[in-house]
Amino acid sequence: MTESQTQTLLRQFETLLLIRACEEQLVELNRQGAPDTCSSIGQEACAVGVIDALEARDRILTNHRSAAHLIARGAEPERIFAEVLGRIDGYCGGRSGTLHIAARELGIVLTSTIVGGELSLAPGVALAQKMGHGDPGAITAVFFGDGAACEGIFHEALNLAALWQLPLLFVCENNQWQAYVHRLETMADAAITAWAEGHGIATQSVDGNDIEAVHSAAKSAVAAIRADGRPQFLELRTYRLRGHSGQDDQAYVNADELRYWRSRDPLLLLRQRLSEAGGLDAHTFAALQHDAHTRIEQAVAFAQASPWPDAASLTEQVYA
Ligand SMILES: Cc1ncc(C[n+]2csc(CCOP(=O)(O)OP(=O)(O)O)c2C)c(N)n1
Ligand SMILES: [Mg+2]
Repeated sequence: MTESQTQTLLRQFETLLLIRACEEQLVELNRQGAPDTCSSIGQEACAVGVIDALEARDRILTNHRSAAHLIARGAEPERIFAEVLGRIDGYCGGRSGTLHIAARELGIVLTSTIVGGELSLAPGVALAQKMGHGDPGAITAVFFGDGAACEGIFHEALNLAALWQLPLLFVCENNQWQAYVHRLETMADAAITAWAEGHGIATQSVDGNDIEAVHSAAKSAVAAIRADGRPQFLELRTYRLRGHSGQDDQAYVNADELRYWRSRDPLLLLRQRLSEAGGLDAHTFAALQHDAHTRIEQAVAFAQASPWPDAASLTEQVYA
């Protein structure tokens, strides 16, 4: 039996709630002394809408805001927290902090904290797929920010993907900010799609806070890649509702801008849509939110109880 549209949205809503609770907890752990974290609070619909359109055989490369991508892909919060706290049950045995998590078992090839680093590697992963490595028919999705799109490597990646006809989905989460610089100080307003189209790549620009719009655009892009093996590009217009990293208070952000985007919080929008469709009453919402927070509390307890790696093993599985 296939899921109804309301069932799909409800399932996606639960994932959005889990991501939000996880990222809020990562900020709190950072406040208590854990490594810094770059949360994607406000951008969750991008992660869930796109990753829900992929299959298990596909590969994903992401950037420093990767917790949402990990959870949307089915990562266990227990293992994310264990990783961040440096424990052996983490996805990388406690070596990576929040900014470098890879999870081979989930097809997450890497989290790159070097802005644009994911763009330098993604064409290679897609080329390997095209050459017959990995599962037949698999594609690669690469998530990056509007700041990365201002780097030269962006054009190199798009050029090679177009020239070599790689099965690669470019996903630009245009969250309006590049650390502490507003993107309109570094690029013309409609530059991202114009650049992608300039490389001859089919491009869609959609409201990244509307999960239905994101999911529908991602499904059509993925279907097109599987059909003709050529790259596709998504620009998801969204907003980073929290600071650049853990304890940034966003003092540099215009209050009206923040107020506007808070009113377009993707969780709020989906909750309204589900309520209107009769798929989510206040009681069920409270229960789902409670479930997400309980799961996160249990995950932190698991991570805190996980052992530290043996000091003698610390240089193992570390690459420079
Ligand atoms: C090559 C490089 N330059 C600068 C930095 C410092 N830095 C980290 S995140 C960031 C902003 C990136 O902006 P964007 O690509 O839009 O991603 P966002 O943080 O908005 O998700 C910068 C400049 C870095 N990590 N790597
Ligand atoms: Mg950005």
